Amino acid sequence: MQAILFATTNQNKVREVEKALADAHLPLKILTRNDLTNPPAVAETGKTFTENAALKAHALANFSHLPTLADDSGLMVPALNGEPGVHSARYASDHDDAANNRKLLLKMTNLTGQQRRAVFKTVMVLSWPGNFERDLVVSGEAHGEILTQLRGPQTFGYDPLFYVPSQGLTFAEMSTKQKNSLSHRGRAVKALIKELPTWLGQFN
Ligand code: ITT
Repeated sequence: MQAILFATTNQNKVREVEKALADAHLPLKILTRNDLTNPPAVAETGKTFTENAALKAHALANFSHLPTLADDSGLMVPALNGEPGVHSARYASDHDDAANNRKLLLKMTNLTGQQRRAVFKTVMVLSWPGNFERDLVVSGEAHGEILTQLRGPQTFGYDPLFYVPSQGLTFAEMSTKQKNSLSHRGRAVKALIKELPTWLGQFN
């Protein structure tokens, strides 16, 4: 079975991607940073999701010599000129979801109606060690609205504020399966699954 390293420190991403791959019955073994000894930390110095995903995939492919997948994602509010964007994980404070959500709510205090629209975006880069010119790059988006208060038990990033009108639910109120069916990450994984057999075929 083909093994792929998922180069993320975020266990929520691992849960969602593993569920999407399992639901697609894909014969893939997913390894994570927890399976490695002292994997390097990667500074996300890129200006775009794609640059940051490539930085993570390349660093961990070089380290592990495994085909390596990375996910860079974030939330963009057009009425805030795209904030938090590539800085989503450290908008108020590094990986402090409660503080990041508070900052977003504060910045949006005076925004109403269509001004509360938001887009989640994921870019995934899959790299084969030593063949980075053949990187597979896929992406996905989800459109919704930012509520004025948190809703839902799941505590991943901005999920309790991200409301999907067609479902009448926030991402934090959905099961992993339901979120995957609509989410930026779920859509990126779907695109990845479609391209994967051809991409892997180049190296086998
Ligand atoms: P890795 O870089 O190790 O993968 P990370 O959490 O630092 O993990 P990112 O740099 O891609 O990941 O930052 C993404 C941030 O955007 C994440 O920490 C959340 O705050 C937010 N985010 C991304 N996808 C999300 C989702 O599906 N639901 C809620 N928040 C999300």
